[in-house]
Amino acid sequence: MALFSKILNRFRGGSLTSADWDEFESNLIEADLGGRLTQEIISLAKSARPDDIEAELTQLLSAKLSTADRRISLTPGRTTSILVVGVNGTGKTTSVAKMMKYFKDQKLAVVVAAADTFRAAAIDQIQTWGERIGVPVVVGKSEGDPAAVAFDGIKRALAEQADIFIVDTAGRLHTKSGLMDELAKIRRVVEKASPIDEVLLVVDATTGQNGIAQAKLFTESVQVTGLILTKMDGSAKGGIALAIEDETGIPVKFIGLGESAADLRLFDAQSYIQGLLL
Ligand SMILES: Nc1nc2c(ncn2[C@@H]2O[C@H](COP(=O)(O)OP(=O)(O)O)[C@@H](O)[C@H]2O)c(=O)[nH]1
Ligand SMILES: [Mg+2]
Repeated sequence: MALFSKILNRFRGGSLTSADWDEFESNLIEADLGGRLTQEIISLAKSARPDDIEAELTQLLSAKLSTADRRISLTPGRTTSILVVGVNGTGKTTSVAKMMKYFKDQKLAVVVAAADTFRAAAIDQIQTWGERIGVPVVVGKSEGDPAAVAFDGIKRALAEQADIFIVDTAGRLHTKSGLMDELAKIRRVVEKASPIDEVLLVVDATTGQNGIAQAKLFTESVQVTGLILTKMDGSAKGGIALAIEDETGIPVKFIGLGESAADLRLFDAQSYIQGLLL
């Protein structure tokens, strides 16, 4: 990433030309920081003294990140339920598979519900992951009621005293209210049995500002508690995490770094900022 290293080096070497400033500005835009944040950074950099610029930038960027807890809130003694939402193709099902492994590696018992019943292939995909990782996946009929599958899932999770229950959902957005109503129904039905602790919104980092628009859309309709930013391996545009937290106030909890189950990391805000400034 090292978004700021060039400008910081030039800055230390003397005054910047207007061409330098233009280049810096387009670098920030290309890195998906968004127009507002880019302007803030530019005006801070223009007014800072060379000795202070790095510290001031660090402070500004850090202040843009969410201060909310990034850990998944586990409640000892009862099943923690996680609803995974987001538009098609962002990486929901893959992220559910990654979380199966992540929690199983911590010796936690996991149950998953395949509440994307829209395509038979989607049910196969999550079932295959479950078999590979060794986590039970509750499925229903293709084109059946997603909320009914989620309800069967939570019943099984409670019966088995699972530590973690994860619901994979569909993401067809052709009618916004249709999808949001479906997600609300899933939540209601699961919560008849046990509280939903986390609603994780999956956003594809390579979709840039469009990802931010998706985040705003979902956060208006469902109570999103955290973000999973996927395809960070395919994105040289490291600014998206900062922009999305600045715009929505919702913390990035996990990042996805590839297509395999092991490619999930907790988001570490401090090393992220350091990576931008290196
Ligand atoms: N490179 C990369 N590909 C990913 C990542 N997460 C998911 N994918 C791929 O993105 C595509 C869509 O993923 P899927 O989980 O089916 O998306 P869904 O429609 O939201 O459930 C698949 O080809 C995944 O392998 C990631 O972190 N990095
Ligand atoms: Mg899916």
